[in-house]
Amino acid sequence: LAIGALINTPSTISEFIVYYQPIVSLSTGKITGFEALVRWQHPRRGIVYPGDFIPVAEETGLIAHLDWWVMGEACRQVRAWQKQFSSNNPLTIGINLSSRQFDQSDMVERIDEIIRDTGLESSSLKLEITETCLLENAEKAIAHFEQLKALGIKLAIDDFGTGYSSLDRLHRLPIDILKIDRSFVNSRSDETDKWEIVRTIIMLARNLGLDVVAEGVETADQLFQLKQLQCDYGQGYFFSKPVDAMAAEALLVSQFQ
Ligand code: G
Ligand code: G
Ligand code: MN
Ligand code: NA
Repeated sequence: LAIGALINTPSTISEFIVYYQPIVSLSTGKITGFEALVRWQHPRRGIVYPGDFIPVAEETGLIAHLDWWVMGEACRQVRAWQKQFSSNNPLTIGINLSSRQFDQSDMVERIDEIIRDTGLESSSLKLEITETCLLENAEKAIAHFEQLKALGIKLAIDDFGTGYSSLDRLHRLPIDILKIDRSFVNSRSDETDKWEIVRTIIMLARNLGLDVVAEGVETADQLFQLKQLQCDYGQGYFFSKPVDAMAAEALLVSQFQ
């Protein structure tokens, strides 16, 4: 299958779509924002997930284009929703940052440009980065993050708990949010070791003044445990799978009506 050939033509960017997964406040039960997750709507194969096309997109070089397209598209969409569903707490959008983007010396300028072009408030943008990506880009990350922070953009550590975050680095980086990896959150109530890790991360976040999001919430029982631990936000199939813009908008309509 000539995926490479298909993916390498500029016209195929139109085959990509952004899916949105709600992030819910555990105290109010309301959607406070979304995480953007890219999909490839293949003409014959249907929806293809990032794990299956990102390696190909990397080989063809389309990936650089794709990363920025996702950010622009998601920021534009969320700005439109902010206007449509006005609220005291504007909806936020979480975007996954790749190592590739860190390699670009004009990364911060490009993000700033997207914010200005879409009219999104910088504080509505939450950039998600994994611990591994941070480690691989330690020097660049510190420099870039200081500039992003100065723009008012929020920074989240994704999949927290699975990589290597020294507490020293956490302290030195201008991080705003910890996203607890779903391997800890998606546990049975008798898996006490995993819940102990969740509890510890929530306490760490609180002591450092960071917001905390539990990823991969799949059951009412997990939600109950997280509320007991006073976790701020949740994300996962229990609330909603990642869905296309039309379905995400329907969720907002029912929430705001
Ligand atoms: O639903 P899920 O299969 O979307 O996503 C799998 C992985 O792909 C996630 O870990 C996520 O970080 C990554 N991913 C999804 N969308 C994007 C994107 O737009 N940009 C980058 N860099 N990674 C993404
Ligand atoms: O960027 P990140 O690795 O956080 O991407 C989130 C990934 O987790 C995506 O692949 C998304 O589809 C997936 N995901 C989101 N919610 C759930 C969930 O409740 N359970 C599971 N198993 N996966 C989830
Ligand atoms: Mn993420
Ligand atoms: Na994650």
